[in-house]
Amino acid sequence: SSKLQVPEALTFDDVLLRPKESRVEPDDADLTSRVSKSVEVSVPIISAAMDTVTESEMAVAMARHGGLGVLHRNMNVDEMVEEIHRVKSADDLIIPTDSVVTADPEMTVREVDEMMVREGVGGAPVVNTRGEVLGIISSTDIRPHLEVNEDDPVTEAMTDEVITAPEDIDARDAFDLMYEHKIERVPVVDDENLLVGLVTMQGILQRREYSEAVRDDDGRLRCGVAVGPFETERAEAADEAGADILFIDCAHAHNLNVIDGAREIKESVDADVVVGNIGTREAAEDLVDFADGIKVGIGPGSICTTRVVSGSGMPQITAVSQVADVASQHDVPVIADGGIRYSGDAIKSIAAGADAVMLGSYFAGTEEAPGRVVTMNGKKYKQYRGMGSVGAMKSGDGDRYLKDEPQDEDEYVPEGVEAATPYKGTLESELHQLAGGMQSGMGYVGGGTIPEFKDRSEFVRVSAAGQAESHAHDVVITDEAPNYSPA
Ligand code: RVP
Repeated sequence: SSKLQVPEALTFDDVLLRPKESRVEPDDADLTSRVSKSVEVSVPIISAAMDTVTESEMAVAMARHGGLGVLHRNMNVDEMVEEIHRVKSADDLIIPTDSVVTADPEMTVREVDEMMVREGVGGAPVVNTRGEVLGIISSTDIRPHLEVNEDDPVTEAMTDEVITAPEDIDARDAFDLMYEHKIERVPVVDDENLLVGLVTMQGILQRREYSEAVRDDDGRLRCGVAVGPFETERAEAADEAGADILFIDCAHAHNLNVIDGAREIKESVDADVVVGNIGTREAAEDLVDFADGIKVGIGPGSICTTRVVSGSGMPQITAVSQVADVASQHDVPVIADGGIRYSGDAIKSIAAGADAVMLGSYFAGTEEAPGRVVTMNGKKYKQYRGMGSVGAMKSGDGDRYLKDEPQDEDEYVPEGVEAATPYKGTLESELHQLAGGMQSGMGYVGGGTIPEFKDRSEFVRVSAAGQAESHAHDVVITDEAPNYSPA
């Protein structure tokens, strides 16, 4: 029957990049790309909107290292707004007053000392109840060898000739001022000498360290946020709070109700709107006229059981390439979401037509991911669960999977599992391996930038025997590689 004359669809392990003549040194390969129409990134890597992957800590780290984090939506709107603010303000030059540790002039030297140790700061402005800056105290002012008594009021030990900065100070001037006076922190005051914030040398140096960081026009870190297709209120609040991209978060965005909802959201916000997930050419055609980005992936995720539960899905390399064929003609960036286990999978996704990749499990084991570290058989793991798992659905709303909240636990029809992934250390080292492996791929193909690489790359089809040959084989691994573990 014609129903059984079916097209073939391929995924990561079915293909390899064909090596080509090249002058591209991997270290020089430029990973700059776009994740949506107006957001450029230094490395085309995004952390998934999952409650065991991306909260503000992960989003801050991702943006500082050149990628992007997408905050999950298993939290209420107020919490989400707070999380967005945390990311957007993480690298602020001026720490606002309500986050500055200040000393009260009535406190004793001992009290201030204890407070600074407790708060982990090396100094504090001394501020009266009106908010005036009377002086500044630092831990070097209260070392025991100095002639101060622990029971003296702090006003005896503080420096009262305070160097302050105006509200419009920039990083360069603040640095020069601190350098000139050999000081570590400068209170920022308004016309009436009332404290409005603090600039620290540590903050400035830290900012300089992140030369790849992805920032908005005001120098704030970029941040993505997941919203449901019908959550107009959440979308507007996220937009208001400064989110750079809203990710309409749905397991099947070719559902026409979902597309209506996404369009409505697009019309009411300034932020870019990325819509997903989809896996076919026709779905892309229905999105390209309004979406600022399209996310691809029906069932490839490591914790995802959609294909098994629903019998539906699309192997990821074919899905990405079909969507990219359409999206590229409309200049809409494509994100390949799910199923990436190795850096090779990530760069294959780009070769298939994606502009960026999104990963969950790869990052869930890092320090910056939310969730508990658990120990099993003496090894450390972190919790990692699908957003369509029973656990995640219970603590949020299940509309990613277009289902109503059931009364009873056993009425859930999950499309994801709750799992654990090996604990891995910092995001920075994981990202370094991922980006480095992608650059190697660009070297083998001879594409020095993402657009050149996309143009130049070609696939070959791999047999089962070829696949076995790709992996480490016929040996016993004696030392773990930082970027490989056997399938
Ligand atoms: P992976 O990187 O393979 O762990 O996949 C992560 C992706 O899996 C997410 O970005 C999301 O698209 C998808 N996901 C999240 N939850 C579920 C589920 O419960 N089925 N799937």
